Amino acid sequence: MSDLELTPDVAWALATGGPWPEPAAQEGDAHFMAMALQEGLKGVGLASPNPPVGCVLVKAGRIIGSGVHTRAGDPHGEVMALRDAEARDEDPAGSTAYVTLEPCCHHGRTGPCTVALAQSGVVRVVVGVRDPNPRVDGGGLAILRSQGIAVEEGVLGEACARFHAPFFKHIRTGLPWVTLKLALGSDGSLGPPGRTTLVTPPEVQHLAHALRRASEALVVGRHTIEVDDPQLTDRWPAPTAPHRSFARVVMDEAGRIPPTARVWGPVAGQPVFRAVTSDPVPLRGVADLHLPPEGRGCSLRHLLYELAAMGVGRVLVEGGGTLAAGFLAQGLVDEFHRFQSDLPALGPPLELPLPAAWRLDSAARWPTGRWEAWR
Ligand code: AOF
Ligand code: ZN
Repeated sequence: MSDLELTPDVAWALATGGPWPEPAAQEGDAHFMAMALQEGLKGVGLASPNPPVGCVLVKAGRIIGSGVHTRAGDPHGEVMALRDAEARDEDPAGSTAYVTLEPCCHHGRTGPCTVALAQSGVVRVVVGVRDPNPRVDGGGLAILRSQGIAVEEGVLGEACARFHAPFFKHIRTGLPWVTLKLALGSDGSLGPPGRTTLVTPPEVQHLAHALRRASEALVVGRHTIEVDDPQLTDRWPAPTAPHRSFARVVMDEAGRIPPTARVWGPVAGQPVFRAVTSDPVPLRGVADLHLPPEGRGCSLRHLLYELAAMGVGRVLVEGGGTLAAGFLAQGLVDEFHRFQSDLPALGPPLELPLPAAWRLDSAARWPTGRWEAWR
């Protein structure tokens, strides 16, 4: 396990499913695809339900334009890169486009990127991974080829597939990508019942907050609110795009959390929702999400569909233990970030039914604990 220094850049890469290939360590096409991935990283947490596709245009070994898709309805990454080239007084004719995802060939909210690329005189398109959207799915590659454009597929393909995994899941299942994050003691416990949970040490604050910035919704259970009284805000230091929305969702099926809880306070761009199964007394400024009951709480699957309908592509679940176990037991979690202190939390150990197929994906140490990502 490496002693990673969790700077904001490293934290952002890990929170978005990296570490991603370092452009400087790559050669030829892979180098520029790594640059396109770096562009794509700028769109995480902003583009959902669309994929944050990154694109760079290269001519005579030099990047003449770059772009990323940052909002459904706005131009795609390829068009942003072409516009960037134009703004820099560069001519894309004769250039190669490196795109993390197959260019689209359909009229959606915007026009087809295949047309934009062909019209601009791009002669070669290097693609990371195919777009599984049935309206594209190889069609973009075929159209480009039929225009006489050279097409290369699968450059840094694994990294690009991994980068776009949340979008792939959304296309295939209609569900958002779910990340679970928990801070545990060395004894595998969250702490004694009813007592404040572990405080995230300063060394890992960046990663904890990058996970929020990479998501469009944060979900917690009632006990977390009652014990910690958190505000659950996105406090990542980089500036927020004006259109970013970060939904704070509290599972409070019977509406028992008092109106004085800090989480109900208004925060610009960070609406708060209460997931309920009944009709509790309404709270000012809080929207109720009515969900079917399941077990002693709400249907978590329905919650995810509701969030997807709101345009949420990535969901972060931050506990507590019952909610985490519920999501895991139903196979609804895609990745698990485990922050483990070297000290015991002195509570009952948490039973976490991790899927048998999961493997340790990446890990790091800080002076008083370790971080692991499982998927
Ligand atoms: C690309 N480049 O940057 C993105 C693509 O409704 P629209 O027009 O925004 O189209 C959304 C679909 O386009 C989306 O489901 C996915 O298949 C593809 N996304 N394609 O060429 C991009 N974001
Ligand atoms: Zn497109």
